[in-house]
Amino acid sequence: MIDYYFSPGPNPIKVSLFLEESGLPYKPISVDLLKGEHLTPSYSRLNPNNKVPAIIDDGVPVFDSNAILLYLADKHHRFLPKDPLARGSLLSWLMFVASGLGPFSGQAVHFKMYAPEPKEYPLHRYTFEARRHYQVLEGHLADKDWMVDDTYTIVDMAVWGWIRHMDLVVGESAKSEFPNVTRLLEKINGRPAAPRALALLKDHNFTMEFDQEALDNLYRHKGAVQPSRLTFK
Ligand SMILES: N[C@@H](CCC(=O)N[C@@H](CS)C(=O)NCC(=O)O)C(=O)O
Repeated sequence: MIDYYFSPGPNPIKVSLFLEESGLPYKPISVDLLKGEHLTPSYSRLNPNNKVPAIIDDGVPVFDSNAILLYLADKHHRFLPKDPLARGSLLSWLMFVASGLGPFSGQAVHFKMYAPEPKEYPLHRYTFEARRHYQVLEGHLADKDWMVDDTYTIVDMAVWGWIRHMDLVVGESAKSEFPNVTRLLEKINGRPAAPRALALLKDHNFTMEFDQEALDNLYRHKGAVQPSRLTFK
């Protein structure tokens, strides 16, 4: 049995999707970021980086969404390309999400929604980089149904976590600007596991009110401003 620590957000939802796609038995354990539940000593022992998601599998803690995807896919031989030579492409695109698409999108939203003024330069910088990553994805998907080897893999799941929020990251025009990325989003949304992964969030009571204490817990530093609307769900 896998203990699965999760919260709302673009990183945990990738792992929720894998668990629902694979049918592996797991116990969902909610971590309320706005209450600071990721900052407790017991959670630090599981993930010293104090972020969500994390799992404990047969007593082994694994943290970081893309590492969890790769670990579970490797262990259970699921959602990896059949051709071993496609592994290079899989790793390239997984790292593209882990080190580029994810962090730049996250920072773009942070500066847009939560940063105090003045923020013109960092907002421009992160939105520019996030959009550039979308352009790379768009070009890559021009002649493909899936990210790697024309098969649904963990890379598609990792990308899905972020592209669900494309309008928040790159703006309301995102779907018309990036039709190939939108096609991938809709294909994954249409899989039976996708609504099940999303339903997991509804079954747990997460704090959704951003007061100042909640923001301090979420970002671990002072100074973030309260958003006018909820962001990642
Ligand atoms: N690289 C990590 C990032 C995880 C991450 O930033 N998770 C967010 C939720 S989506 C979080 O834990 N935020 C709270 C914090 O950063 O303190 C991963 O892919 O798992």
